Amino acid sequence: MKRFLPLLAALAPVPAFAHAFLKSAEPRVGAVVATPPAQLLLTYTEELAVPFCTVTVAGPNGAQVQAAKPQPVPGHENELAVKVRITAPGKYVVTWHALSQDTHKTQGRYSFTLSP
Ligand SMILES: [Cu+2]
Repeated sequence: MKRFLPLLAALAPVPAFAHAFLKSAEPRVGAVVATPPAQLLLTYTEELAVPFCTVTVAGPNGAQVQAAKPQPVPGHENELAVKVRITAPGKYVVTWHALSQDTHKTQGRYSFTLSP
């Protein structure tokens, strides 16, 4: 398959399959959770260059939540973990910027709700 890549790249300069998009998250995208998560786990469709990935979290009042630098998850190169300090009930918006190991940048956002 590798020898076909130059041809594919020529036909489609931005092949969607080669980018790191969010595949799933914990807490799940759109979830309503009863317990404040101590960390967010984001799983992507591609392997990540975690040192170049950022995740920010906005709380119910729009203020930024304390979120640590994304950490790699040993043995899972398509995942990153972010320790967060979440206490107040309400909706949380997670904004992520990812750099995949093929050096492509992607970004997105999702939310979950804390409802104890
Ligand atoms: Cu890519």
